[in-house]
Amino acid sequence: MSARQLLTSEAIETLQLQLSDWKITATSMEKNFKFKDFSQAWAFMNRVALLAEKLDHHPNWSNVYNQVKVELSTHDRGGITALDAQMATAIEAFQS
Ligand code: H2B
Repeated sequence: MSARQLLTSEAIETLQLQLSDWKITATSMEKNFKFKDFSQAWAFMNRVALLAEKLDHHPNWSNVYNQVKVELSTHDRGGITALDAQMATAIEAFQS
């Protein structure tokens, strides 16, 4: 299965069990990350940005001081694909 193929609703349910902190719908998955200060938030964003370039897959996101809201979807498919799941899993490991 291609990484850019939309996940089935069953696969999305499984993903939700694995990534319980993420709010997952058929069209996107999002999570708010909170850090000690702006410097920590910015370090996190740097890591996500490098990953996004490596995978050619880019988040919709916003930052307010120590908080970063990350929203993932595959724009050209209009929903969640394995690439979004891969990215969310990798992003989870960038938190600490
Ligand atoms: N990121 C995301 N999240 N979805 C996309 O469909 C997408 C992307 N497409 N990054 C990529 C870039 C595409 O525009 C380039 C041309 O590969």
